[in-house]
Amino acid sequence: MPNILIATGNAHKFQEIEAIIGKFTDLSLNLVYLDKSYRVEIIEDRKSYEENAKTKVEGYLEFLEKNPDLRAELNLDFIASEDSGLEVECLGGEPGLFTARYAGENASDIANIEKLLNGMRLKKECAENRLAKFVCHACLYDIKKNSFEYFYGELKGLISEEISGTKGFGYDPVFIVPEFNKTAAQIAPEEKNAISHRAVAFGKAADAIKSKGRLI
Ligand code: ITT
Repeated sequence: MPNILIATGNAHKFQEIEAIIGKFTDLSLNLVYLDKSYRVEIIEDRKSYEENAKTKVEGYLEFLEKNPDLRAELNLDFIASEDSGLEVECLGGEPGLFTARYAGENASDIANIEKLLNGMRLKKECAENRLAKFVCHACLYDIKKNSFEYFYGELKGLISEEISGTKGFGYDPVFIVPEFNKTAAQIAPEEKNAISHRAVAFGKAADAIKSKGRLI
């Protein structure tokens, strides 16, 4: 079975990607996650989501080069990563590339949400327009071919005025999914994983892996 490393330090993202790819029942892939204890250093300082996603793959490749025993043990076929963000229309697309660190380096989810809601309270346009979208740029690195491919997904919604729900992660408690009229933190993980920006991007990545014909 082909092995694919999901190059992320975010356990929530990994769980979602695992569930999304798991839905492709004809695609048997072994997903690998290296948790924070591996201390893979990534500097996300690029000017686009795609470049940041590529940087994550390169960071994990560098880490594995320095750890040849682990690299041999994992025997990887692919490395996939993603860079995602929240874009709020009345804030001119902010937080955008800075979504994870909106309230500062290593900011907590709640600190980021508070900065967002406070910023929106102060902006007149945000009283009437609360449109937003989550975007996801997935990067798939094929080790044998030494090639990078990119896949995009988005989920349109609205920013609520208050926090609701305890599921999910990040900005989910303030992101209303119109289809459910609930925040992404109030709906079931299966409901989120059927329509999310990540589901769209990784659905395309899974199709691309399938079309390589090395699996089934
Ligand atoms: P990795 O870089 O290690 O993958 P990260 O959490 O730092 O993990 P990003 O740099 O891509 O990930 O930051 C994206 C941020 O956007 C993330 O930390 C969340 O705050 C937010 N975000 C992305 N997808 C989300 C989702 O499905 N629900 C809620 N918030 C999300």
